Amino acid sequence: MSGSAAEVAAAIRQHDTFLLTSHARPDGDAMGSQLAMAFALDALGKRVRLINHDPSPAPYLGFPGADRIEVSSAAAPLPDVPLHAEATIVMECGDLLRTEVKGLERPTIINIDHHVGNTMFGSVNWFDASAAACTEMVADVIDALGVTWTREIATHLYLGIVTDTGGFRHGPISARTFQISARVAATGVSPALVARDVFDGFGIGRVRLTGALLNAMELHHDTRLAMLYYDDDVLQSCGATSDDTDGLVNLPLGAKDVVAVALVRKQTDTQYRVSMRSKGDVSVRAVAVEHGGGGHVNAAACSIAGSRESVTRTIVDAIGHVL
Ligand SMILES: [Mn+2]
Repeated sequence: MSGSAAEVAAAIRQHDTFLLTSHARPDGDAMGSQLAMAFALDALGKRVRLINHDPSPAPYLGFPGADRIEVSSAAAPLPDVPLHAEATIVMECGDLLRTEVKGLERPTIINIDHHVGNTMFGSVNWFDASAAACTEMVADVIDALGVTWTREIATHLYLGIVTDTGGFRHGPISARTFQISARVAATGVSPALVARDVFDGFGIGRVRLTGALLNAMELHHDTRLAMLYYDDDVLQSCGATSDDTDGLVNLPLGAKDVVAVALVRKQTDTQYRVSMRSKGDVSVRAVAVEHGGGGHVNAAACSIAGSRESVTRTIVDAIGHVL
């Protein structure tokens, strides 16, 4: 742990205009951190602009303020980004490049993150790997700023927690996680309704894709490793989109024997994206880092060049070494 919510709050008080951003291909914690922070800064009379490289996942588009997030990949370049904010707040990013957004650099960059390996790229850095979600940290910043939690703020804090922990099942879930969740419920937000929106908000293509992925699953190393694969043809045949793949990598972990999963996605004929999940001490982060990627011990990703066969062999071997 380094830095503190108080230091972040002090830096925020010194400015009036902010750019809020998070990582490319945002997840619930990325979006929740951004919007909870945005509603809190609104309450202080600050001006904020929210920018991500990619759209938020479809199930979260009905969450309060979701339409405030501008998508830079759709409207690049962003002509007035460098002009209209004194400070940038980057949440959920191990380094600035993870945003894939250009024009973020300015003297004050506030870095709030819980990913091991954060490069401390900000002028103000708060890093806390003991947070189960970045929104736990944002909750502390909002308290340090003295802003009362509205239902909008509470909803987004909870969105980060419920997604990053997979519904309170993994990651560094702590007493703090439940203290924040208790306060969320006390604002009148329904945890069950948020969970319904998060986990059951997909189209039927997602359900078909689930079947297709699991039908084609391959098992290695005495059923300890499950390999999943898809490409655009698989998505199309299921009537699914890449949004629908979010979280499916976790499914094989439902089997007791399976302690690691790699989901391989074809990007081009010679480039594959590998998302990995694991249980306990099995470090898929080590495998990802070895191949130029990163992440957490139990959730990590990297991109590997080669053929489908060679990439699969590389991953099966590399995970074999950490089992
Ligand atoms: Mn997170």
